[in-house]
Amino acid sequence: MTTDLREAPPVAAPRLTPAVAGLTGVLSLAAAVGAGHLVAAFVGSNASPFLAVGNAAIDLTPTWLKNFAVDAFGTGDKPVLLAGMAVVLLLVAVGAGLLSRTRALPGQVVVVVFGAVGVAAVYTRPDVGQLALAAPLASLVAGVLVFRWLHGAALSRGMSGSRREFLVTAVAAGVAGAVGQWLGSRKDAEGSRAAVGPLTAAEPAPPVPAGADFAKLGTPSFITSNSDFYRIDTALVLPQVPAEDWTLRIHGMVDRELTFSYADIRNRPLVERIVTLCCVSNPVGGPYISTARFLGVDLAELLREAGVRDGAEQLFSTSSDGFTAGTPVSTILEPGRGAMLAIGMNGEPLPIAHGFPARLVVPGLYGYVSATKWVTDLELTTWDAKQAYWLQRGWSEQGPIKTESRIDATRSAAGKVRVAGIAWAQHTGIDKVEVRLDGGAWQQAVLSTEVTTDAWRMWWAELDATPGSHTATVRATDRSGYTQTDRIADVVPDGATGWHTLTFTAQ
Ligand SMILES: Nc1nc2c(c(=O)[nH]1)N[C@H]1C(S)=C(S)[C@@H](COP(=O)(O)O)O[C@H]1N2
Ligand SMILES: [Mo]
Repeated sequence: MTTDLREAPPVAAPRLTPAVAGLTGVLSLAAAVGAGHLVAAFVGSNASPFLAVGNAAIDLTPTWLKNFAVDAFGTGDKPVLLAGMAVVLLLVAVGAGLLSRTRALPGQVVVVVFGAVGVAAVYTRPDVGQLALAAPLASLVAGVLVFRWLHGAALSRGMSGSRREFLVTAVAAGVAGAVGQWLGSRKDAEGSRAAVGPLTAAEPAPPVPAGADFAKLGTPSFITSNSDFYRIDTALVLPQVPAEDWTLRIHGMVDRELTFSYADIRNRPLVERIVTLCCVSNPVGGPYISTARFLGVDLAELLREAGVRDGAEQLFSTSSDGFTAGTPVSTILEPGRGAMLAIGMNGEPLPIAHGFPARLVVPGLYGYVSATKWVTDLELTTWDAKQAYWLQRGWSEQGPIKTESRIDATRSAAGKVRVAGIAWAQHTGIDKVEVRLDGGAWQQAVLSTEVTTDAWRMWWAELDATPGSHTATVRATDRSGYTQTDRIADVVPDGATGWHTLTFTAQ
C-alpha cells in the first residue's frame, strides 16, 4: 500500500474556541473603553468615546424615536441609552472575536471601524477641542493592539497558557476606567460653585404667602426645591463650567459687542423673580413643570446696553455644550416681561444641573425656545439666518406656553371627594379652574393666592361622589378669557393640549 502525501489530512490550523474568541473581543473592548476614558480625563470628559457616541446618538435621534424614549422612560431615557449602547458594543465585541477564530485581522478591522465611529463622534462635539481626539484615538490603538496581543497568546498557548494576558487586560482596563472617572470628576464645577458665596438680591421677590399652595390637599408646594425641580436637557454628562472660566458674549445685530465675566454679572444689582418653567414635552397631566425663585439680571437691560439693531428678530443663545435656542427679541424687550440671565435659584447659585454658572429664563415661553442652561453666547439675528436645536428637529419656531391644568390628588370620604391640582398660564395668569365628575356639571374650584402671573396657581374643589369608581376632569380659564381646549394635541410641535382626567375610587 502506498501512501499518497497529497491525501494526508492537513495539519489543522490553530483555532480559538468560540468562548475564547468572544472573550478576546470583549476584553479588547474593555481595554479600548478604559484607555479612552483615562485620556478623556485630561482632554475633556465629553471626549470619552463612549459618552461622545452617546451624545452624538442623542443629537442624531429622529424626533419620533426621541419622543418614544421620553414616553417610555421619561427622564430615565439617558441611562437606557447608555445601557443599550453597552449591549450593542458587547455584541459587536463578541462578534469581532468570533470572526477571528484563526486570524486576528477580521476582528481588528471591526475594532478599527468602531474606533472610527468614536473619533467621528468626538470630532463633531462642539465643547471639546482638537486635542480631545487623543481620547478616541487612544481607544482605537488600545483596542487593536490588545486584540492582537490576546489573540496571539490564546492561539499559541491556549486559554490555560495565556490566563495571565487575559487577567492583566481585565485589571488594566478596569483601573484605567476608574482612574479616568476619578480624575475627570475632580475637574467638576462643584468647587467653583461652592466658592461663589452668598448672592444677594437688590430687588428680592415678595415672600410667598401661606395660601399659595394646597400642599396639605396633595398639590405640589408653591416653590419647588432645587432637588425636585424637573430637569430636561440633551447632556449625557453635565457641562462643568467653572465661574472663573465663564464668559457671556453678546454680538450680532448690536451697536457694540459686549462680553461679561461672572464677576461682572454678580456685581450688578440683582433682581429675584418667581417663575414657573415648563417643558414643551410635558404631556397632559405630566411632571415637567416646576417653580423657583430665580436671581439674576434683567435680560432686556443687557441687550439694550449692547444696542439692539433694527431688524433683529431672534436672540440665538448657545450653551457650552452646543445646545441652542431661538427666542423672539420682541418678547424679551416687551415692557414687564421679566426675561432674565439667571445665576441663582432658590437662594443658591444655580445648581450645575440647572445651568451653573448662568442660564436664561423667559416667563411665558417653553424651555426649548428660551431657557438655555450653561449659556455662553447670545447672538442677535434673524429667523432666516439660524435655526436652533429643536427647530432643526421638527419643533415649532415659536413656543408660548399653553394654558393647562393638572389633577394631583383626590381624597374621598362620606360621599364627598376633594380634588386638588395645579393650573398655569404663565405671564397671562389663571382666572378660573373648573372640575367635573363623570362628565357632569362643571363646578368652580377654589384658587390659591396669586403670587405672580408668571407662576402656577393651585386649586381644589369638593364634589359629591358616591362610593365606587369616578373620573374627574379639570379645565382652566386664563386672564385673557381663554378656556383650555379639550382638543387633544401631541407635544410635537408646540405643546400638548387636552383636559387632564383622573379615575379614582371613592370610599
Ligand atoms: N444647554 C441646554 N439648555 C437647555 C436644554 C438643553 O438641552 N441644553 N433644554 C431646554 C429645555 S427643553 C427645557 S424644558 C429647560 C429645562 O430646564 P431645567 O432642566 O432647569 O428644568 O432647559 C432648556 N435649556
Ligand atoms: Mo423642554
